Amino acid sequence: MERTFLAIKPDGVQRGLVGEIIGRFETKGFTLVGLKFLKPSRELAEAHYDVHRERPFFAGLVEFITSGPVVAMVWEGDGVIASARKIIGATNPLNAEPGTIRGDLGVNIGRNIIHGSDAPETAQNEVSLWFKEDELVGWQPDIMRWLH
Ligand code: 3AN
Repeated sequence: MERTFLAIKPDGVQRGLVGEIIGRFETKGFTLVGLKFLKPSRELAEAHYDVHRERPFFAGLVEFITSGPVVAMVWEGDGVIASARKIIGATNPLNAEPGTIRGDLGVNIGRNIIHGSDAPETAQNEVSLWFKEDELVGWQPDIMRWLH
């Protein structure tokens, strides 16, 4: 089953959007298989954003993501990588469609609330960068069990 890495960034945490954001992936029908709350080290942030190392905004990006706690998550489901990117919306919140997380909740491109892996290879790399294998819990929801 496909997995992706999502992280609610320090702005999303500090604005009290954690429940709202997790709810969007839950109600869509994806399954949470990993979750941790941490203030990322500079080393972790630089590894995570390694592809942007030469970009002018790299230093600011690392500064921002290490500035406070983030909610790091792994979600599972059919097509979850591309679907999560759609739910998140365009990188610049001003271009993100209403109905997406960034379109509904974000304003600033450097403060765009949430990260989501953009392809299968980056998803795999990011999941293993942020989580150890034994921190991921594979499970199948069994909704009827709790209703009858
Ligand atoms: P996305 O997060 O939509 O995958 P990327 O991978 O192009 O976007 O960029 C990674 C992060 O770098 C973005 N989430 C955003 O926080 C930051 N970023 C991208 N472009 C800019 C920019 N022009 N100015 C400031 N920060 C940027």
